[in-house]
Amino acid sequence: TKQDYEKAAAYLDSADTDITSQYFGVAKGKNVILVNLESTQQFVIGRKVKGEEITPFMNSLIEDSFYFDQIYHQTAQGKTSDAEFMFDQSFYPLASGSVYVRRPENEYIAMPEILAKSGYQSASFHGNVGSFWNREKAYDAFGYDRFFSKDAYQVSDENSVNYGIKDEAFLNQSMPYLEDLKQPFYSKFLLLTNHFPFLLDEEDVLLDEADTGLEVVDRYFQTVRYEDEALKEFFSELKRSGLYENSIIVLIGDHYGISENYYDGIASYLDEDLSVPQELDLQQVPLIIHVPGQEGETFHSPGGQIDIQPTILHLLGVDTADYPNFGQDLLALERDPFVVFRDGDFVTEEVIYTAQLCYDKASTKQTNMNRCSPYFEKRNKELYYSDAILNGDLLRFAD
Ligand code: GP9
Ligand code: MN
Repeated sequence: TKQDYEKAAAYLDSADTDITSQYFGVAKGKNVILVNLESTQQFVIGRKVKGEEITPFMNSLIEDSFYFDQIYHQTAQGKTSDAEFMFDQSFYPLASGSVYVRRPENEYIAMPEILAKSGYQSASFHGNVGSFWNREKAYDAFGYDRFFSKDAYQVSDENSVNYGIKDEAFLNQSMPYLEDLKQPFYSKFLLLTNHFPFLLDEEDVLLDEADTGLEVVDRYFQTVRYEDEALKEFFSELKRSGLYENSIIVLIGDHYGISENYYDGIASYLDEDLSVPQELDLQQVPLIIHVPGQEGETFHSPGGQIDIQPTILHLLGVDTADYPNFGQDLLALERDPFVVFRDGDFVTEEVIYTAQLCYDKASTKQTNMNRCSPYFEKRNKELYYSDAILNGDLLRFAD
């Protein structure tokens, strides 16, 4: 009911989701190119295998970009679709299933619709079939103008592996479509090659195999290295086309690639046993935002995927105070970081709550529960109101 919506809206008004930063509006009118880095985890950034960097391109990009080294994925069963949903709507994913599949008929106030008010066109690009994760229907609900899916690409045996067209061919073939879009645009690219079980053709292997004792982990470093190379080529194409200077480019990982079944491989690679809070920190994904004309800066505060939408909108100079969202502007230094996971775990600047225990964030040692318990109520409200809005289709009552 309308009353239910008003309760949720009152909660969102009281939560500090509207704080902006000194960067508000620095990218006003620029295009947005968001690249979803399939299964890419933060721990590969800056690391090496057999003396070679796993992500040489991203490592160099970080030098002149905003880089966030403590961003957690908050996805649940909806995997990529949960991540996308957070980027666009800044709500929590559902406890089970994907919003894309379960709630495509809902009313939303998502990034494409918000940006349309500033004259933006929106497009999503993805090499898999358009029906996967019910994207065709969900994108209609979110207000996308265009969806370039498998049918829009020339896919052959040579240019495919695993789930479909390889990232290099995908990004390459996307360029003419991107250049044809009316500017300014909001565009989203969903990569595919770095997906379990991490397969590559021989010619795409650019990194020696690690020897962690688990082949899945060994191959993972190689597919991430391939993805990094595909990004490098994409960036040169963006420069060639002139879009680079007119766009903010957001690179973000969607969720883990290495599941807990293979943690032994990561432990062997890192050469240490993984503690419980370290396992939670493995849920961190890279976030790199390149803004033309801005110097590089690294931000160490915790944040989540739910924060992407307000961060981007504020860079574009769009005030989010009138839009229902649960995230915070990651560039706002006075914000109170609070990352809530679908299973009830959470992270603040001081503590990590996971597996029903409280840990000191700095030392990763277990600490007294009374440092975590003050956050329980807010955690519950976050998930409760997000669910209430989604399950009750309450955004139809927003004006
Ligand atoms: C498939 C791609 C990968 O279209 O989104 O799906 P995932 O398994 O990561 O959700
Ligand atoms: Mn994914």
